[in-house]
Amino acid sequence: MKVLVLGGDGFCGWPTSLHLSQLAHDVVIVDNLSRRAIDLELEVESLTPIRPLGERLRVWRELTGHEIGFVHLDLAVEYDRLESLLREERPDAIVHFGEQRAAPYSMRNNAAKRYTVDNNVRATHNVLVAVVASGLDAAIVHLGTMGVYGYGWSGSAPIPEGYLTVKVPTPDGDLEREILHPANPGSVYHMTKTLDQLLFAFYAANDQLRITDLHQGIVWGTQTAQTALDERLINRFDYDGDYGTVLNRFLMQAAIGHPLTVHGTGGQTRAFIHIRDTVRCVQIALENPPSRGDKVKVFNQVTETHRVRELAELISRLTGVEVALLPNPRREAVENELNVSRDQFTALGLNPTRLSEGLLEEARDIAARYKDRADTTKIIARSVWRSGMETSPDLVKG
Ligand code: NAD
Ligand code: USQ
Repeated sequence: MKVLVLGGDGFCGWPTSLHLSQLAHDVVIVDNLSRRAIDLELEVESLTPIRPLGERLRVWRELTGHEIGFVHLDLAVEYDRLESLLREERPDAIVHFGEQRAAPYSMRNNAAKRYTVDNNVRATHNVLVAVVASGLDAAIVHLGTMGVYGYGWSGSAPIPEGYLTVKVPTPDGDLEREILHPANPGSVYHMTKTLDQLLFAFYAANDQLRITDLHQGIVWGTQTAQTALDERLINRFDYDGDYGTVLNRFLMQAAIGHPLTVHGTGGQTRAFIHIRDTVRCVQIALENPPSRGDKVKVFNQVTETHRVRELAELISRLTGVEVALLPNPRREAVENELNVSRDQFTALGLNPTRLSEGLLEEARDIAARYKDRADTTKIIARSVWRSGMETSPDLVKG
């Protein structure tokens, strides 16, 4: 099938594009390369030496014979070009990764807050309008986040996959209704994903668009079978305080002997998934789309949950690097439990990479191998949720 991968130059989008291309799908990447521009703005680079997109595509073609197209387009502002592209390409499916995805970056300052909302909400809405306007019946798969549910949900009841059945008391007895799980975003970035959910619900109901929303946990790991074929295909690895996600950051910090930067007590429990499973989940979602007229299909794209402190202790035991408990720059629950329903992907055959299997490979092949590229001044998270929450560099030893 023909698949447009929006945001296909990014951390999740690049390996997904290669995975789908390897499966003989006709892939076209749409990206405005804004993530690379933000690296320049933040004066930081991926720990891994990522190549320009044109070179990546040329190497992929030379190695495999598979051609991946590329359209440089801003989804949020170039609506007419987007609609024309859909009319010309007539894709069978659209995978939407094309948003600003870092919570700390989204809280950095007023400009970043406004950019994140403008970029993400307009990009998603433009895609939906363009699909309706071009009369396509393309299946849309969007990368959402576990963070739409928030982390105030505790107890033994697992977080359901998108919807909650509630009872509404009325004078005539209780009415049973299925509603979207209440949204509880913890950052401006996460808030944009909760807004996306409403856009999807509206267009699925009004225009019968076929939409799957993947509520993904924190992605860790770097390589897939395809990105590991040649160093010029390597995936990006963010370690800086804005874009680096917690487990990859800890691995990189351990590789250079930097104390592991636990925020607060590290009692935050979060959901995780390896990048190899991200690409498999997108494939499974594309192979199992909803029908016209169905509500938005929601999957929780998560394979395991861990407390941040426990991850740090695990890596500290493996490497001997000490754990630093830093003042938390974010507003988030100090401790939380997390119990997540994830039956659909398991039923559809996902066989996940566990932390216990992938961790050493990641530490050896990525963090240790490229540690000399690290800029240690970029490690501490400087974006704060409210002023006055800044971490003093003196608090981090080493
Ligand atoms: P990324 O920043 O590495 O990639 C996003 C890509 O989208 C970039 O290449 C960027 O240039 C492009 N992009 C952004 N705005 C665009 C626009 N207006 N027009 C065209 N292209 C645009 O992020 P990622 O880690 O690959 O995440 C991809 C998606 O998955 C995001 O929507 C994110 O919210 C979601 N997600 C990521 C994680 C994670 O841990 N990385 C976890 C859960 C969900
Ligand atoms: N944390 C630390 N130390 C660090 C970095 C983070 O203790 O050095 C803590 C944070 O305070 C937070 C947790 O680790 O409690 C997770 O932070 P993160 O940066 O790894 O993840 P998050 O900000 O939630 O965002 C990432 C992706 C985002 C995606 C989300 C999935 O950047 O795109 O939506 O994971 S989820 O968290 O499930 O919502």
